[in-house]
Amino acid sequence: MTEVTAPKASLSGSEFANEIRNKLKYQQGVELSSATPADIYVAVAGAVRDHLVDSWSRTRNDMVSGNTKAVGYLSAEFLIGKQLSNALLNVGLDEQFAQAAKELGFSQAEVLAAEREPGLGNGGLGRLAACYVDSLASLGVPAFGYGIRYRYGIFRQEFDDAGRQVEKPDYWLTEEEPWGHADYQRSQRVSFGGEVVENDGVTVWKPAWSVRAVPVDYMVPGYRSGRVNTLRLWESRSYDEFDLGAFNRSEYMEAVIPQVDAENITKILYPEDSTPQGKRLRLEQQYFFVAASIHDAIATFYPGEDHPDLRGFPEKICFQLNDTHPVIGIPELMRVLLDEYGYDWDTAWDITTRTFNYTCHTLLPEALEVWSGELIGELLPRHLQIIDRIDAQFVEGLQAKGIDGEQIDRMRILTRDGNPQVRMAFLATVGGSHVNGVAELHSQLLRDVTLKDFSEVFPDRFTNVTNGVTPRRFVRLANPRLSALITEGLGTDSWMADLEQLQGLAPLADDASFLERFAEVKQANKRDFADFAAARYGFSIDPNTMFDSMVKRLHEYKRQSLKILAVIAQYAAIKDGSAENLLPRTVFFGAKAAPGYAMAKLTIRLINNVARVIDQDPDVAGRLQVRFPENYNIELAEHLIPATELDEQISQAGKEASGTGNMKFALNGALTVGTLDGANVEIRERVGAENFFLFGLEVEDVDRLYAGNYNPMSYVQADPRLKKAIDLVANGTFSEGDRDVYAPLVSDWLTKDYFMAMADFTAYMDIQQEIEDTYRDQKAWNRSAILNVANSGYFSSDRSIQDYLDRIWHTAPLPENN
Ligand code: 26Q
Repeated sequence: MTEVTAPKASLSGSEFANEIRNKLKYQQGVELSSATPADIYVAVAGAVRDHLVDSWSRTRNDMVSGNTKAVGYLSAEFLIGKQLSNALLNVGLDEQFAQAAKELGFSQAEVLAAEREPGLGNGGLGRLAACYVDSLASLGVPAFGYGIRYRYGIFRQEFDDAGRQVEKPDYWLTEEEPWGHADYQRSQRVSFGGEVVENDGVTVWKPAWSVRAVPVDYMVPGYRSGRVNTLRLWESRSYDEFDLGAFNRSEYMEAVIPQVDAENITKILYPEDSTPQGKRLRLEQQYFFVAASIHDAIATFYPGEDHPDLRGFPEKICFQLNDTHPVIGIPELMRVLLDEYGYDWDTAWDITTRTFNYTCHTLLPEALEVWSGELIGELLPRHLQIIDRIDAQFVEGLQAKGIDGEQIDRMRILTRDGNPQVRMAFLATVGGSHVNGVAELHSQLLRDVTLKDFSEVFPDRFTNVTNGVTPRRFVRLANPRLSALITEGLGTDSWMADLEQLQGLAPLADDASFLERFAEVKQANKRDFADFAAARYGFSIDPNTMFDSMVKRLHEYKRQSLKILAVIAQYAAIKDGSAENLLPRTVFFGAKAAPGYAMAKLTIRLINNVARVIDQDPDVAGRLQVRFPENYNIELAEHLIPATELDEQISQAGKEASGTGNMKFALNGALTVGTLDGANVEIRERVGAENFFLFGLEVEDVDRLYAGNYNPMSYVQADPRLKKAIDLVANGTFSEGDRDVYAPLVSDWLTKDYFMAMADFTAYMDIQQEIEDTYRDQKAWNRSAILNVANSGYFSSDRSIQDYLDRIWHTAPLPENN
């Protein structure tokens, strides 16, 4: 772990207030007397930026002139969340800000609230990228995050009167956005379409159109590391000014169309978080940001050189492919090396494979990206040629190794039937040095199932890096009360840069006064959340009930339907008087569904209507409540996680690659109820089986049931609670008597139930008893919760990054950090 060498900024709160006043006056032309919180927010952001620029340029210079290999984290998504409080904390101006805000006559909260959250990601994968750039900077590793600055981020979710999800555009740039800095000097040209011609044996791609990629740079301040890295998000612009000829003929619309088309590339984030649709614009996005990033890296590391020797490129920078979305970078680097620099195939291939590494984030076969050869050929004809040759050489190599024909067919990167397809995960596996999964179990399943053929041939290529989360945002900033208690318990705040220190809290789990303080922290967080949710959503929430949360994208494999069926069963038990002893609970859901995912959207509707029916029923008052705030995002996570006592991680075993919410909850002292899936396995190992509520089928059980004739009906018949719950959904209880509304859900449960929620229902209900018994013994519960905090230090993204450094990137922090 690096030392925290940079001192906290040495100015006073009043001095910082003066800097803010100056920004307000000279940059914004606003008088303090008439300033709104939004004005102050922009001024504070500007003042903080000024404190970062020196470290920023020093980091860039050291990165380029030093001998430490840099990391380029290529990701179509960076779900960074609000920036201001994180920047203040990391640069060490948080206390000064508190005082300055007061001096200027504003509350910290109202200033922070003025920031819009950039929703430049869908969920876990995008948030992971954001945690990783935070940790890279905090560890002082020279790195770029490379991605896309979407004009519209993930849609804003609203619920209509019937409880259905309605998607609203997230036009997040309507107010001033003080963080992004467009650097026109570093623009890149990215080309598409056209044809490939041979000129005297030289291959030349003659593209049909080009767009300009303009980088918008975001500073990524390390936590007290004195280092500031760059998150470079590309925006597409047109090169074509108005076509004057057309304009003179008054064909104004035709003149602007090419311009509009070019700018469409980065307009919108695709809201699917699996099941890629093979859309042309999506491929354009992928190629656009990856091509711009590769060219940018060459320009950055060989400044002023016209035709540098790129054989040393892999020692300058390595690219991490965040899932398959940037994998088109492999043929792009090959193209650059072959066609623009004139290297022979073997040299180019050697450079390329030493440059790239690939992280896989899924196990679902339908989530593995496949592009039609036809589309790639239209958009990127030269790349298709290169992919064809990569595949051919690869097959030759397999034949030379004596791999049998059937296995070779299964492994082809470019399928050779009538409708050729490019399998991006295979291309990534072959075109890089390492492939990693995101939790132990996931990496094992990748080796044994999803990429089995490849792991047999290239066993050394496969490794694991278990995901992590940044403790700065998700503990320190989200949960200041717990953070203060941890600091007091450990006698230092250095745990924020070295999270394994949390181990030191373990003995305090048996200390009566610490237990009591911990309980007070949780209770205060619950009250805060109840107030926040009352103000924002008009919810009434009783902070004396158990807070039970399930927040994540809505997906059948994650099994929100298992949870809601259990809630319905408890509701039914209250109604028929068989739940005398039920522990009062508030069940929180947060989830967006992909706009085209009908089952997921119907599940949202059901949850909302279960919430409504329960609320309207006086028989249940005070005993069971469901609360489903709209538009789950980073900000809501930061509020809800610290207040949660029970965290639901109930995916079908073998389907959730890792999960990262599970880590955030454990670090904030929630207990998990979960299956043996993803990182749950490792969390349970670390916090202790007795501090984790395990239930359900395991991977082998699931496989066995699939192999047999899985029949969900037999489980429904066997558990009257389940039968009753499904009956209530089917008979219109949650749809004002209309039996058709949820028919697709009901029919799926009874006949298909691919993710086996029915098979796990009884075990899930039974574990509730254990949960309630433990909860009634608040001391035992809190003891377990403290042990969750104490033993979850491993799940810091700093540790994940250290693992990437050791196992994959083979690089290190910059020599000195100040
Ligand atoms: C692909 C092509 C076209 C359109 C969309 C996509 C697309 C976009 C986002 C596909 C997948 C995603 C996101 C996937 C994701 O978030 N996966 C999650 O990654 C986390 C970080 O590793 C894991 O913790 C989760 O288990 C995994 O589900």
